[in-house]
Amino acid sequence: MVKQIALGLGADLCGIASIDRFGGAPEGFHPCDILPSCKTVVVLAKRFPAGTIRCETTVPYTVTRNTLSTELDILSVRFCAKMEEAGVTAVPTGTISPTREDTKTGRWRGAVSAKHSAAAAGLGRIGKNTLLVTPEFGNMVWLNAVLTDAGLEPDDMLAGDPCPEGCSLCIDSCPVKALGNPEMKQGDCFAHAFHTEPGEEFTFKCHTCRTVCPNCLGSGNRL
Ligand code: B12
Repeated sequence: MVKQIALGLGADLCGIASIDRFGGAPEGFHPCDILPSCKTVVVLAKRFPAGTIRCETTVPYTVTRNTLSTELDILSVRFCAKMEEAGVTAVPTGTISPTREDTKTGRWRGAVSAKHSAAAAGLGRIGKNTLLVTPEFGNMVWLNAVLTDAGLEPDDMLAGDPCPEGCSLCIDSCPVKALGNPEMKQGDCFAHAFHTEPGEEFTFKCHTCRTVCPNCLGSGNRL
């Protein structure tokens, strides 16, 4: 029923994770730090159209990212209203914001990591580029985690490493060498990929780690 609601509202993928899978979440960024009664995390995903990475500029990519972020936030709030109609509590955590600095580690974090939630919900596995890879759409997905006090049957997590044996394409091609460790160099990536040139509005300057990956695309978006 939960998945029918999510897909009915426009999600392309929906996965369910039980709270016991969030033991590794950093202090202050665990689902129960937001909703103490949280028993389940429902992850909503939208495909990120692959045509956006076949362009001479990142305008289509940037427009798509901005629009999917708004769309998933709206979708997650509508989903929460439907869940409430069904008699349970459900709350959104935000697609790309709000974020804040984790003062204990200096890491910049979303309220709850959407990609780790998606991995815990069986939607995919995290690769060396620290991005989630789904069978259907590769890493070309946009994610959103919803917290609920409903006790739901979790999906099976996908086993194994998504990265091809010995592959280091993302690490080798990152223009600012931000990859290579489980914790990527957030500041270097942000400064390089998210800066704005004089005389223009914001557009992405880089998504190399996403597009050089052999798992960039999946069974559902290989043209
Ligand atoms: C902050 C942020 C950034 C930062 C930092 C990225 C980072 N990897 O930390 C910057 C600005 C650099 C960035 C860049 C990009 N981002 Co970004 N970003 C986010 C945001 C808002 C929060 C991510 C976060 O909390 N990071 C901090 C944590 C997760 O990372 P960490 O400190 O290394 O955590 C370590 C441990 O603490 C532990 N851990 C942390 N949390 C948890 C939770 C659990 C349950 C467990 C077990 C462990 C665990 O595991 C990590 C490794 O050891 C999310 C949206 C969201 N709400 O999650 C999008 C998000 C991760 N970004 C996304 C994307 C696509 C990008 C870009 C490709 C954008 C672009 N340029 O085109 C680049 C890719 C860079 C990269 N390779 O990661 C997508 C990823 C989709 C996917 N397929 O996985 C997300 C999910 C947005 C979305 N809603 O879909 N991003």
